[in-house]
Amino acid sequence: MDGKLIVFEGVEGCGKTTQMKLCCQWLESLGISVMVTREPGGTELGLHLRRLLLEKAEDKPVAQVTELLLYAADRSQHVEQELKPNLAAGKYILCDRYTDSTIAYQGYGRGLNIELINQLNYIATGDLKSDLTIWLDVDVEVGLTRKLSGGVRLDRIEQETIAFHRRVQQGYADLAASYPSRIVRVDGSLSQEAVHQIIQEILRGHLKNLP
Ligand code: Z5A
Repeated sequence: MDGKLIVFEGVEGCGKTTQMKLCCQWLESLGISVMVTREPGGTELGLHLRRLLLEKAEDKPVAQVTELLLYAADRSQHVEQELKPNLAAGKYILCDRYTDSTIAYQGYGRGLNIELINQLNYIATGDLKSDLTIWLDVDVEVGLTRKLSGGVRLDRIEQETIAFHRRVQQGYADLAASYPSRIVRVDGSLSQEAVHQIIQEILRGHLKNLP
């Protein structure tokens, strides 16, 4: 495949959306064809799954394994319908969350079996891995405060306990330690512009063919 899959990961409010937008503008200014997408919800089917996954149903909670399988279904459709064809067409894909989110949230956060999640990720992606994953590392409370001060309503997963989000954060730290060539930690507590400059340097280092 000729394109590149660049994934942005991190806890809530870490700045993924902000940084993907800046990164997209920068890459396009270099004449690179960029596609921006996300999980869950990167396809029409995925948008339905996203609603099911993130809306809070007080009386009928989503079972943990059901949640895991819905994320896998969303990913499988996304990989087949969007990621593989666009990579083959040479696009640089900026993707908000991918396989590491499932390990961090369902594995570390919910406590589901990591080996099972690895198998599901393999099935859902056909072993398509990111070329580079940017982990925006911010303290959990900072991220949640950012979201709340933005006036948004917290979704089902955001309403989990601080302890849950801390386990998710630990998941990202362990993943970054295990896959240092694929996952790069960036201090997400810096200013938006400082974070963007660091991401530019990382991309220039990893993607040698940038103009
Ligand atoms: N999930 C899962 O459990 N398992 C899976 O396999 C997958 C997902 C794929 C949806 O994610 C949920 O799905 C997510 C995990 C779960 N859990 N939750 N909730 P999402 O990506 O759609 O939603 P999110 O994680 O909550 O991200 P977000 O709301 O889009 O936040 P963000 O993109 O990281 O941040 P932002 O929108 O760029 O910034 C948030 C605010 O902070 C905003 O007001 C910015 O202006 C501000 N901001 C951004 N950067 C800075 C800096 N550097 N300084 C100060 N303020 C800043």
